[in-house]
Amino acid sequence: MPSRSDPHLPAPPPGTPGHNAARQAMTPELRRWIVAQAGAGYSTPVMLQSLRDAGWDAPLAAEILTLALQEHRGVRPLPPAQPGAAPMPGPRLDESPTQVDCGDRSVPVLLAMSRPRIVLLGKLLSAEECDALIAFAAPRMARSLTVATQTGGEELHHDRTSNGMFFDRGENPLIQRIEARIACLLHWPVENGEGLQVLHYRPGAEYKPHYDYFDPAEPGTPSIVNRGGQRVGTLVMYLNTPEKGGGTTFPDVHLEVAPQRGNAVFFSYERPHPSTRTLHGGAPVIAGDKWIATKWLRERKFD
Ligand code: PD2
Ligand code: ZN
Repeated sequence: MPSRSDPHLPAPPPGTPGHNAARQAMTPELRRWIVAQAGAGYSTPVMLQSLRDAGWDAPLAAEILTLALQEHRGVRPLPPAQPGAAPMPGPRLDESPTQVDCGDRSVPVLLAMSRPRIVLLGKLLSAEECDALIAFAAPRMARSLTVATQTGGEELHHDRTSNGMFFDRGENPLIQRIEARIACLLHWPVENGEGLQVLHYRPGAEYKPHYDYFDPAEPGTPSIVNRGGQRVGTLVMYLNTPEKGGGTTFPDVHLEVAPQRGNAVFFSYERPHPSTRTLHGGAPVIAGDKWIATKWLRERKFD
């Protein structure tokens, strides 16, 4: 149960709550905390008690919870994309193919969900490619940073206890081959992709539920999206199979993808909003290690 000692729970602002206090007190950090707690199954009374334990005024805490949960859950699912809507990355699945072409191979489609758009693919990477990515990445690993949407820079984040590194786009023939395969699979130009990121989780390490798009309410977001636009899709490729734990979770739809070496999960988000239901996390690794490579796709050229 979350409690006063929950390190992720933001402290209340100083002073007496006034008119419109809930909106004023609602920081992106607080909204994320509430959404993550709700996604983890905590009830509203339990969250209310946690906020009170952390020093929040009870009526203000109740109002904040209502606001955040209404915003998160109350938004209707989006209508299907209209003709003329911005194109989105993703495999072409209109005729429910069992395999999709990626240029140098075709890969099995293991699961497809439309809202949120999630596609699970088998054997996107060979065992040799997975091992080679780990071998290239291992000497360059450092504690993972996340993009700091307050400032537009990068920062250490307690929600992410993995180690990581970024490859430059096209930095060696292996990376070029994988990037070309991804571009063909997702019908999205190589130039719109960020450099491949490799993450390593040891037992106990996790990545708490989050959205991969940049929160438009954060002050650093305009400078981040200035280069390449918003993120619109994520491809997580599993480079090994942990013994236990380490699934990729989608709390809004109660889905957990089991990490299997060479497989990949793709999801896309047509707008930077919780209504896309793309809240997702890396569940704690229970036994063994977990290695992944992530490709984030931007709206435009990411140079
Ligand atoms: O490790 C994962 O499964 C995971 C979970 C959530 C990776 C990411 N997000 C990511 O790389 O964005
Ligand atoms: Zn993510």
